[in-house]
Formats: sequence, structure tokens, C-alpha cells
Amino acid sequence: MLDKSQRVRLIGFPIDLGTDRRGVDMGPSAMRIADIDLRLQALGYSVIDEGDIPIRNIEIQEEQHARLKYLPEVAEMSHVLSTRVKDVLDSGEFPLIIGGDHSMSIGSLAGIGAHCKENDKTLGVIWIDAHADMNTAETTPSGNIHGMPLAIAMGYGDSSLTSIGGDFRKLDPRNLAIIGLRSIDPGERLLIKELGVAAYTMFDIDKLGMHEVATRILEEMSRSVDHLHISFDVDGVDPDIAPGVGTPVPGGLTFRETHLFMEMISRIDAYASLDVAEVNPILDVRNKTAEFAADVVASSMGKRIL
Ligand SMILES: [Mn+2]
Repeated sequence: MLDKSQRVRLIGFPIDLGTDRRGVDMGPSAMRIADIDLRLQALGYSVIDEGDIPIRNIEIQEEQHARLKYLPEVAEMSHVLSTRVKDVLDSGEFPLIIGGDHSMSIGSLAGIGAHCKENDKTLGVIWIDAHADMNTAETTPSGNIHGMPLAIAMGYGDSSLTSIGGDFRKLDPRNLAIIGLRSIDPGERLLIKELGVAAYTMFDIDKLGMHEVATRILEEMSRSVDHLHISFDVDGVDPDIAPGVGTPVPGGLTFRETHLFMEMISRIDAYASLDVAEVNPILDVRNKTAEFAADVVASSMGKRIL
């Protein structure tokens, strides 16, 4: 259970260099307009919004690497985010990082990994996503870095990215679970199998039910990790509920499946950091995706129906 006297530190990371679809750089703004801070304050938390980490926009830079688009800026800004997230954790606060495309998690996981290493904690990650985000420059069909952050956290990828936060593997694949998968590239399929990642596809959720899937994952995580990070790619949710995402894929998590999972997360002692990725206001309808995401975040932090 989260301690509501803990301070939540809201960090905006408006990156859209990791994706081809424009608009996710406005994600932090949309989440603020959806009152993410007030929703958490209503639960009793004190929330400090420290604004956005400034990122140079796409128009004033060159693509350079076709298989790692905008690599220099992504690497530099991931380094900045990593340092910031580590400092927030070191000072005992809860970092809530709002993106931005999912390349944001390169920096957040690097910082969390560095904090865990220094404090002898084992890091666990639950990745909610339609996609596996486990490509490398060798396997990527698009060259978009937002399809790579999980591979990078586990030590696979360009060394300018895997070395952020320190030259070590931030996440042991045994301490990773992915939920909501329904669009996986061939190279990712191989890596998931090679590493034996606990990957719960929509098939598994349909078959077992979200309560069973969440119970299995959280029992395992509660046994084996000290710091649980949630990376919530809003495209894990069905586009009917969350149309404002960069890469929508039909057949995703329902409204209730998403909330149920997050309500269960809130009971886990090790839960200590959260990313929200891929909210794209340009593709949204009257900000409903950010409103939903903000409500889901509140569920993960203790909001209850009764
Ligand atoms: Mn993703």
C-alpha cells in the first residue's frame, strides 16, 4: 500500500522524437489539463509539479541515423531524465513521469535502475502496452526508438543508450512482466522467447481474466522485487476508450480491466514509480484519453469506488 504522506513529484517529458506520429509532445499538457495533480491531491498526496524537461523539437534537428532516429537528442535527454528520476527517488519521493512517446522510459528506467543498484534493491517492471518495445537497431522495422526502451533497459541496444545511468543492465528479464500485447515484431518475438519474459498477450487476458493475470504477476513480484515500476503505455488500452495514442491497435484492455489492474497495483508495497506514455491529443476526442489515463493513475495510487 502506498504511503499517502509520500510526496509525488510530477515530471513532464514531452518527447516525440521516438515516433513517426506527431503530437505526443503535447501529452504532458493534456494530462495536466485532465487535473492529474488534483486527482492525487484529493487522495491525500502532496504533489509537486516541476514542469517539463525541455526537449529540442523535431524541426530543428536532423534525423541522422535511419535505424535509430534522432539518437543524439534522445540519448542526451534520456540522460537528463535519468539523473532527475534518480534524485527524486534518492530523496524519498514518488516520481510520476508523464510523456511523451515511450522512449521516455529509457531515461526513467536508467534512473530507477541506478537508484536501485546504489541501494541494493531489486527492480521489477510491469509494462502495459500493445507492443513489446524490445527492438534494437538490428531488428527495428521503423527506426523509431520508442519501440526499443525495454530492450535497452535489459542491456540490448546502442551503447549510448544502454550506458545511461551507468554501464550495467538496469532490468533483469526475470523481473519483467508485460500485459496487453497484441502487436509484436519478429525480432521481439525471438527476444521474448530467448529471455523467457512473462508476456501476457490479449489472448492470455481473454482466457484467464485480468484478475488472475494480475494476481499471478503481483504475487511473483511481491516475492522477488523491492522496487516495482509501472510503465503505462496508454495504447495498451482499447482505442475505443483511448483513441488519443500514437500507435492504436484494436482489441486492447477494457475500461474495467485497466482499472482493476491498477487498483490491485495500489496494494503492492514495492510500487514506487510510474511512467505514462504515448498520450496524443491530436488524435484524441475532447481529451478523453488523458482524462482516462489520469483516472487510471489515481486508481493505481489508491482511488477506490467505495
Ligand atoms: Mn510502448
